[in-house]
This record gives sequence, structure tokens and C-alpha cells, in this order.
Amino acid sequence: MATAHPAHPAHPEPPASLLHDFLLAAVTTTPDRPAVVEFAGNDDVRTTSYRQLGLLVTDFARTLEGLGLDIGDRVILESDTSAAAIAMFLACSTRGLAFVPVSPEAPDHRVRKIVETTEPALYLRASDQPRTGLPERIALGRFDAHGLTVERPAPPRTRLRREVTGTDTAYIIFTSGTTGRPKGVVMSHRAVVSFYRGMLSHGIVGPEDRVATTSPLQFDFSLLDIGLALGSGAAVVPVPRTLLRWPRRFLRVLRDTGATQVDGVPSIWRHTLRHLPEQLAELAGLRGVLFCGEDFPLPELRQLRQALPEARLVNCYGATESMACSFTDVPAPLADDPHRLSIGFAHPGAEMLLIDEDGRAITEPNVIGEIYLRSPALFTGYWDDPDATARALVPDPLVPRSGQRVLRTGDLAYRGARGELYFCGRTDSQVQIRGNRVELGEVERRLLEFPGVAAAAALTLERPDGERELGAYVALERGEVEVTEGELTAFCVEALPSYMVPQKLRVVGELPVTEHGKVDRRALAALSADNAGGSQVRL
Ligand code: 8PZ
Repeated sequence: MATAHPAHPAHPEPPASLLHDFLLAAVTTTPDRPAVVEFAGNDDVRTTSYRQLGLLVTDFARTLEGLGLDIGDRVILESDTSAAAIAMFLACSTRGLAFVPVSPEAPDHRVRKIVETTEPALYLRASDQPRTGLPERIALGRFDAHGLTVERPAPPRTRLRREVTGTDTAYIIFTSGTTGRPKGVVMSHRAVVSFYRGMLSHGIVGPEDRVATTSPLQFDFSLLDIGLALGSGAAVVPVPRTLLRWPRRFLRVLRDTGATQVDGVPSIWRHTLRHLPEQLAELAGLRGVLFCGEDFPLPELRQLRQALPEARLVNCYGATESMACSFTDVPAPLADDPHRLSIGFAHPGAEMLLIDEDGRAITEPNVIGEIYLRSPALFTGYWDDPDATARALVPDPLVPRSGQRVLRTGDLAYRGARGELYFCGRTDSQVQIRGNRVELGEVERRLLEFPGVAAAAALTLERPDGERELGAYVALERGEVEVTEGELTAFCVEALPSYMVPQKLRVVGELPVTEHGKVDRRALAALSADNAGGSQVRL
């Protein structure tokens, strides 16, 4: 009997363009391999295989489907990184729902602002701690590795969409903004998948690896770790947030889970390098470290290199607006002379341009310019903020008539002899505190909301142990009753994440100004160096 042939031979499967297809490929190819390995304390480790992860995604997706949500609806997820949270992220992706991670530690005030601006259809929590004050129209649910329980259903509505496309939103990450509300970076499936492809071409991990992830879920560093691990058929190892500050426990998690790679901001290594460098060196299975978010202080990096001489250390540079953009191996051995680490070149498929103040490309070494990024992994825009979007996504300075937009990063850099880049600061007042992005303007704005505060200036201070922290000076309106530093700190704690709360806060008669009438940050810096018990200021 003749075999029936289709009229047209089937095309080979197109490459995955949606996040969940890309990250769940190993459910079919290696279903029994570990996808998530969780430290459960008392020598206990919980492993979720790719098959189990795939089943959990399907189960969550079915419940989400039953809620009648439409493609593009926002789903807020308040959780630490876990197998269940990763499955929920992927389940949202299958339904075209925009995933918005928030921290279980975020103050109510901040969560309320994110809720007000994103108007989510659904608010999901992993913990049993209720969030108060969420509007009635938002559906509520709780989830864990056993399923998703709907606590309050969504009001019925008509769906407008059927098909999830590559340009749909995969997630929105909220970072610090200057306008008094958090800034939502909207990333599409197409952007994330093209970033993942560029990153994976560096061959940083393989299927045998276990990638320890130390950043909270609301930062895209955790989403990079999930992509790095699942995209390579490897396992993700979430490091519990509370154990990070304790070097002995941190090393124990790495040992018990068999972590082979650790990703995180440079400061996660500070205590371990200071107190337990020998124990770190004994972790024979550790083959790689990927760091990002800020400069790794070179003395500490040398210590890390000494403790792990065989490990591949990767300096990852980039901003949330493209997830990240370059991956540069730290030289081994690390010579004594360089005083800066290279951030290299953009990942394959993207390019970092260096542009001078007249919009011209800088190609020669040692000339400082601003990094512009040309990439298919660029964000869609800032949520509900077309003006800020237009300032960041600008016409290509080299071919402005092409209609192409590139990312103006605000980062300053210069080139080395091979054209590689060296990051050397910012064009604005954005700073990094323990790898977290902070707009000094957002901190100042909050202080100015306190009744009786006339002026406020935030700045970064460097502690003697090398940790960077925030400081702030506040001047009061004349004749006002006294406001204490404690009251101002409490007021910041109410609204800002902990890394944005000034650690050193001083009420002064008035803020020093320059001859142009601007706040004189240099004078404030000098003042803090005199007063702050050894802290030094970085401008
Ligand atoms: C740096 C460096 C660096 C960033 N050296 N300064 C996501 C996923 C994985 C890794 C990294 C990410 C980033 N999105 C992390 C991050 O810090 N994003 S951010 O938007 O909060 O801050 C970006 C800024 O941090 C950059 O514009 C730089 O100013 C700075 N930065 N990486 C020195 N390797």
C-alpha cells in the first residue's frame, strides 16, 4: 500500500522563539536530568527533574487558563526563586501572560505602586504572608510545588487574543526610577530568547552543571541564571536568601547541592573571602563563577582567583534593558598591573558602540565615550513611560535615517588596544549598591516627601571594608519642628527596598551649593569623609 504523502513536505521545526519553548527543550531530550536542585536544610536536597518541571508547568498553565486571562495581562509573582516559581514563570510564558516578579520583602508601599501602575489581572504569592490592600478586581492565588490555589477568581471578561507571538511581553522587571514610581523594563519573548542564544554561544555551562543562583527573583540576574541553566540542559540551584550572609552556610549549600557554577553580584563573595577562603578552595566541584552588576574590586577578585585557580571567572556586563550584554573571561593568572577589568565585546549578534558627545563613533584606544548597544535583545520600552523610553531607545547615531533604535546606556567606557571596552562610570546619578541599581534621585524624592524637608542629597559612601553604601544629607524648612534622623530613616524603610535606604543620614542647616546654585556634591563628599567614621566617598 502506498504511503500517503502530504502535499508539501513538512519543514523542519523552526527554532524556538518563545521563552518556554526555548527553556523547556530538555523536557523532551533529557527528561530525567535534574532541572532544579533545592537546598532543604539538614543535609536534605530536593531535586526536580525536567519531566517533573514540565508537568508542573502544564498543571499551572491549566489553572491559569481556567482564570480567563488574556495574552498581555500582567501576573505579579511574589516569591523567592524555587522550582515552583520557575515553573510559574514558564507557565505564564505559555499563556502569554506578562510575568512581574516582586520581592516578598518589598514594603507594601512599593508593591502598591507596582500594582497601581501595572494593573495586574492576578497576584500570586508563594508564602502564606498576606499582602494587604490589593484592589478587589485583582484575582489572588497561592502556589507551591503541589499546585496553584485560586483564592479569589478574576472577574469575567472577553479575551481579545489567541496566539502568543515573539513580540509579546515575557516579563517586566521594576528597577529604581527618578519619577517617584518604580521603572518597569518590558522585555519581549524575542528579546529574551535572542539574549539567551547570544549568551549560550559562550559555552559557559554544559548539561552536567549545577548553576547556583543568588540574586532574588525580581532581578533579571536570576532570569539569566534560569536561562543559562535550563537553556543548557543543566540544573538551577537557588541559594536561600537568608543563607547568603553567612559564609559557612553559603559554602554548605554549594557543597550539599553539588554546585559547579555560582552566579551573583561581586559582594556575595566578600564575607567568604574574608573569613573562609580555605574552605572555599576545598570546593573541588566549583568550576565557574559569573559576576555582574558592578566592578569587582580587584584585590577581592585576586583572592577569588587564588582560592579557585582553575575556575572560569566571567565578568558579565549589561543592564536590565537588554538583560545583560557581554561575557568576558577574567585572565588567568590575573596580572598585578591592570587596574580595571575589561567588559570586552557584546555577545554574538549584538554590538557595543562607543559614541562621543557629538554622536561620532570612537574607535581609537583610551578615549572615553558612552556605550550604545545595537542588539536584537533590546527591551520593548518602559512600562507606561513613553518619554523615558524615547530617551533610552534612540535613533542609531551612525545611520540615523534607518529608523533603527539602539540603547543609550548611560555607561561610560574607553577602548583598549584590541578594541575591547573598559567600563569607567556613568553619565548620570545612577549608582550600584551591592549590585542593585539605585537612582539617587529616587531616594532624594522620598526624603523630600517628608513634611518639613526642604532639600535632600543622596550619595554613595565607601566603607572601610570596601562595601559601598548610601548616605544622605537633608536640610529642613526654616522654623520647622525638629525632625530626627531616625524618623527619616523609618520613612524611607516604609517605601524603599532595603538597599535604597541611606545607611548614614544627616540633618544639616543647609546643603552646600556650587556657584551655579546646584547641590555641591563634592563638598558633601568631603563632609562625609570628615564625619562618617572612615567612610570614603566615590563621586
Ligand atoms: C556594571 C557591570 C559590570 C553592570 N561592571 N558595571 C542581568 C542578568 C545577568 C547579569 C546581569 C544583569 C544585569 N541586568 C544586572 C544589572 O546590574 N542591571 S542594572 O540594570 O540594574 O544595572 C546596570 C548597570 O550596572 C550598568 O549600566 C552598569 O552601570 C552597571 N554594571 N554590569 C561594571 N560587569
